Amino acid sequence: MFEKVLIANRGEIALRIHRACRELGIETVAVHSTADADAMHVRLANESVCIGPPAARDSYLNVPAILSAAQITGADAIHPGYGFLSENADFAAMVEEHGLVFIGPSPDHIRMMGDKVIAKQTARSLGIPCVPGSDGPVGDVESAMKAAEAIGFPVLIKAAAGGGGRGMKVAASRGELDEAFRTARGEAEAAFGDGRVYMEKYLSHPRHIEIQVLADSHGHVVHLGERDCSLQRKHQKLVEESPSPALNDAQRREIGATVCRALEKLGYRNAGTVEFLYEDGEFYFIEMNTRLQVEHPVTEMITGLDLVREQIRVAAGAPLSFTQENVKFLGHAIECRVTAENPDTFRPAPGRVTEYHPPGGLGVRVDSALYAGYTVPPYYDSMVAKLIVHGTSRNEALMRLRRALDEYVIGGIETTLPLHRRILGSPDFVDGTYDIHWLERFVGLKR
Ligand code: MV4
Repeated sequence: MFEKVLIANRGEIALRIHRACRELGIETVAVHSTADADAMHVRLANESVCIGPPAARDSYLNVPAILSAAQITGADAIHPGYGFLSENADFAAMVEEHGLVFIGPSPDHIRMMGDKVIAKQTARSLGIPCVPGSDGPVGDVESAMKAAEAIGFPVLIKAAAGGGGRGMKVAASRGELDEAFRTARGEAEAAFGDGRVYMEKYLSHPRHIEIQVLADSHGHVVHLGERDCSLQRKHQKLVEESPSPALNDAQRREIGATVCRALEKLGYRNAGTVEFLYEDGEFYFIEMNTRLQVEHPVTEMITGLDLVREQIRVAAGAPLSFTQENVKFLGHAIECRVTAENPDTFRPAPGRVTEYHPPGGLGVRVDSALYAGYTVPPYYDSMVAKLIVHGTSRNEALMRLRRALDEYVIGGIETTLPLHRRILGSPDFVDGTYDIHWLERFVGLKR
């Protein structure tokens, strides 16, 4: 087992990784920018290294600084968290070249799934159901038109190097295809330096359902159920829950088994999330994330398993602590992502937290690095806390979440707590009948 792990991240996920390390008796090294010198993860870590000025490109994305920090502190492994370098295959490879363990999948699998065309071709070849579309990139308008005729309008044009909603264009008819194709290709080239685009049948009212997987280096692949992540605004998730209100146990078992068979054939290792669109009873693969996700606590609350601990153990060569038969899904969990933003305009609202009182009680978890007196910096993602609740049923989880949201005090800065309180009061959310477009209608995309 590792003696010392460097946490190449900040905020709540750095704290989360620190906690898993400490419970395994592993020492932790925090890295921080000059803007995060007073951050909680720095205070709690056994050691800390300042890796640069506030801008992410000069600090949390500064590979030489992070690798140097690992070398001078004698760390055995690096956990990247999510965001920043967590899905950077070159970084993962360099970590390994420097004799350290990257706590995550292999660089090859990170690279494979980072190319959405290769990811989809791989998923299809492994027997995972995919959205009907072009088999590979579409190179010019003529072949785009042929592909669209075969698929049927409306179609969606996506960037191979995109993901997370970046570089997507809808073409509702032949007349819109030429411009949609050229725009998508131009934007992909500008944003990613890779103009390759592919095409899919556009699904108009899907849910976003993802399957959590853990795999060790001994051939064991286990799924930990699904998370329904349909409540998003501009591709930013706000609320996630498990189990999905739309699925039954038979569907859960079937899609879970399909994903496990596929990743076993692939020889996948560590944590991974396979993303689907779910519409009219059918699953359609869209992407795979080769990182721990923000919303992993939802799965932890349902299964009682510590996903970060399993990531660390698996990276150190140990077998998974459990088999598929051991995994039990109990109750219902819902997560609210709290951001330092205006709850109406979503304008970022960094600043000093003058008062901080997190909720507590049975089935209530708060993952946050906030404290009274802390100043939320303007340089990074605006998420400042995750409130996750668990109940024996969805109704109990809803009631508990409303109570916890009413208890939660974050003074001195604007946050999205009031918006979450409104969402929790809406009949559509309570009924669980929402799709991926519901939240943007609820908040009004115009803002
Ligand atoms: C789609 C789609 C409809 N049809 N693909 C958005 C981000 C990336 N995960 C893929 N996304 C979508 N792909 C087809 N064929 C709709 C979306 C989409 C979306 C997906 C999940 C959650 C929120 C979303 C918001 C807008 C669009």
